Amino acid sequence: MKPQYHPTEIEQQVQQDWASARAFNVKEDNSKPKYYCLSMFPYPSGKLHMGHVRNYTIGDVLSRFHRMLGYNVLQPMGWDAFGLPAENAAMKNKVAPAKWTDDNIAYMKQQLQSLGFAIDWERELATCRADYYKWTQWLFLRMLEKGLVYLKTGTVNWDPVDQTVLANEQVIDGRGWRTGAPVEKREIPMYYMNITSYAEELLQALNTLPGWPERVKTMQANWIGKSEGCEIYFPYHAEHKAGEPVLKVFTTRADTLYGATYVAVAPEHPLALKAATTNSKLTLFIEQCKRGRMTEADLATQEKVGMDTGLVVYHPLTNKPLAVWTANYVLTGYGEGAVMAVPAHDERDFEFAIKYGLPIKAVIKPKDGELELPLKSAFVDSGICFDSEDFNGRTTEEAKHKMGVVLKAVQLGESRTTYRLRDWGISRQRYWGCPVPIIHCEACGAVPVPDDQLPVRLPENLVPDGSGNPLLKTPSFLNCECPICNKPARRETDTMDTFVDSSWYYLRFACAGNDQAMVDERVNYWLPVDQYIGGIEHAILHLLYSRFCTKVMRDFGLVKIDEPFAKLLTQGMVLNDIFSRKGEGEGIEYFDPLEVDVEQDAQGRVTGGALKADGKPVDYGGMGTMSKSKMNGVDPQAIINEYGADTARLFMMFTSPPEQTLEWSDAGVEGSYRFLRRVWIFIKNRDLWILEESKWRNGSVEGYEFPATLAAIHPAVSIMRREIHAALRQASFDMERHQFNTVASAVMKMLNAMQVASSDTFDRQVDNAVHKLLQQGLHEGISILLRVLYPIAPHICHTIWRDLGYAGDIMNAQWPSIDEAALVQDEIDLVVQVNGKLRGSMAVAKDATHETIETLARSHPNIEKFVAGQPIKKIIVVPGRLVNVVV
Ligand code: ANZ
Ligand code: ZN
Repeated sequence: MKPQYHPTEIEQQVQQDWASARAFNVKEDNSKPKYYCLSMFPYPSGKLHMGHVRNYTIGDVLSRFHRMLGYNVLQPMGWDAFGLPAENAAMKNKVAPAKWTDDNIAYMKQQLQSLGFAIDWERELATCRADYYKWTQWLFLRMLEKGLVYLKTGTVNWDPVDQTVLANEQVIDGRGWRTGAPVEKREIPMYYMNITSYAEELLQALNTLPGWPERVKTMQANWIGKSEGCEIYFPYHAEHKAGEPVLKVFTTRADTLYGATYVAVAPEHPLALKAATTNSKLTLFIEQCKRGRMTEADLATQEKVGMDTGLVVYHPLTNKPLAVWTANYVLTGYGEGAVMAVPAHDERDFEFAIKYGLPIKAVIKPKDGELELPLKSAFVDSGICFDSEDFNGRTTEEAKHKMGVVLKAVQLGESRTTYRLRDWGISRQRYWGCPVPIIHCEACGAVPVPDDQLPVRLPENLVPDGSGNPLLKTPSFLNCECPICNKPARRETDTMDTFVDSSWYYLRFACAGNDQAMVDERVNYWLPVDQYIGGIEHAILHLLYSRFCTKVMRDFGLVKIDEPFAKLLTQGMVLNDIFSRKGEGEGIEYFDPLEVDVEQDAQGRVTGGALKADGKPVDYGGMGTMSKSKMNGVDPQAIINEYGADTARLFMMFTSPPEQTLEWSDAGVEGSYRFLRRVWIFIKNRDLWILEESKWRNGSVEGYEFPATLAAIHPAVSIMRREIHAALRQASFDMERHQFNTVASAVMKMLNAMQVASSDTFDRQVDNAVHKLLQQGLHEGISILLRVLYPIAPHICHTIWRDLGYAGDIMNAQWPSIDEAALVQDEIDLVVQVNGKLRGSMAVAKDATHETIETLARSHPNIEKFVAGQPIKKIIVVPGRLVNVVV
């Protein structure tokens, strides 16, 4: 072993060894259980950030750990490489997105390698490469054939100056990000994936995923948003006849039908549009609503506005007329895009009715009390019906059910289940994405590209300039032949949502290199992913789309699994201090913590600071997620360069449990580095000794035999072994439950135990037999320490393991097993008394005889002190508890 710990040197060497041995390339192997460990693949944005490092370290620790448990471990990596940032960067730097993306991939790959992740790089994929997206297109076509992809008009953001469609994030305060022009909504044809036909299964199958965090399952369930309700029809005429048109609404509270005081439709609803043809104020209002935001979150917070359409419909049971309003709080894509408004029992309707002076009629009261009228707010709980004719006295649940039956009988409604989940619009009017494999022919319409013409290749040399999709100006891409009539035709220029690319990549890793099929038999060996690890920001869409794709592919007979990810771990964010100052005007200026002289209180808590540049104070904003905008990111590369990958990894794992937020601390990084150095130096000081033992044992780390009476021979060694095996037991347990932070502390305990024992023994003159025992104990202890630390800090452990002559490569070593015999507490503490008064305690062997205990008691320093030379009358021993000296 080298005398000093030089991480960068050893890490490069170890990584080369791994690469030349193809140490992490795996094949299917039926003789072993498999473990597919997958971390969410990154977007190649330029360089790794701390979130990546944390994510991939967790994955790597689990991968290496499972290999030690005897699993055949697959840990692949790839690139989610299509998307808008590449186009923006291209505009800024005038380089093609393909080039920018490739450069980023090369750089980030080298960063991942320098962190020493045990990745099977031979399976690397990038979603922007034709050998991958060919199959994305192929799947699209299969779904199109089955009606799981269909064409429908959808609304997009349109920049009238640039004449281009904008992504939601390119719309800032209702204006185009480049032109500043007010953004318009446009209706254009788009492709949709019919995810709603899987809504029920996507919801129910959440119950089959015990390895997923509850929180994520709840978010998914809410997103799917199943609601069991009732469709109710409101006739347009008082003398309605069956079969005549009606206004349909969807409600989850059919029990409140008698409390409906008006009806409200979405601004895009045909009824509103019809009324607007003869009402210019209404036209204007509808236009305004359309310009507003589209997301549901916006709708929930924005002010509720509406307008009377002047139309009326009739209550299906009382036949009384109800005014039809149009209101911005009614969503066009949900239910029927129309609601029966019950202000007394719905908050939104209440707010709206108060604002516009519409009637409020209560029909539900609490089960055990009365309503206080007039209502000060909506009573939204379930309860008992009143003022509801035949329904009076019924509970909400009974009334809902009965309402469905009654309405069905008069053909004015029926029970229905709806889902909040919408079909997935996948068309993007963007260049840097997977081309939608469609050809437009004047005679034949939208024609699917035949399989033998796949992939539809994306030209890679275009540089977008912001004025629309450059594919529209590229004749070599645009012009083609109709596959049906062979006449000149035009290629579709829309590309797919990048979520499509990432919804099946985990399957492709299993089938790397197959250019004949999307997936093959190997998928049945590796899938499902045993452990998926990623950010909570993907809790909804990415996971839902992936689950959907898996189910579609199962129904196509391509895979045999129902769910892609057996277990899911969502890692917490990495936080750092935020320092800022009020800038000129409205803005806030943020500063890199490295630019600030930080002030701390006595407990080491940050209280404020001063900017190094000008010495003037800055405000401390607490800890927040590392981000460019807050200037508080820490570049992982700087840490790797300074301390090495093992330190970066250890810090990440030691500081907090993976699911919690991690607070960055330079002192913590320092501490991790010092610990690794301590390990190195402690072992270095004994390496010749260990090497000698290794030679004698042929490198084996199995079958140590310590004498049964070890404690009697040498307590220091026995205590050391007990502490090491106790720490190992804790580490094994914590590894299984992903508490890597306590695994790291278990390693620290082991090192301490060995340090205590060996200094103890060295300081005293001990005979050869004891020396031998200690040597063997350390040989065992170090082998355990290295194996437990290895998944977290593999380079240092790999190097020491090899240098000390332990057999084989540590990556193939077995996770250490606990020696139960070492855990047996062979000493017990006895209370020491003089004349019945507590004077201390002493440790004795568990099976010590009365005579031994008496002898030990006589020479115990405290007893000598309190006996103070007086003659001892008798010594009472209560086995296992106390010894009392009577004088
Ligand atoms: C009458 C009513 C009375 C309602 C009452 C609620 C309480 P969930 O549970 O989320 O599915 N609704 C229906 N379609 C809508 C749309 N397109 N836009 C906005 N709101 C819509 O919500 C179902 C309830 O949301 C429905 O039940 C309807 O209001 C409203 F005391 O109908 B309710
Ligand atoms: Zn044609």
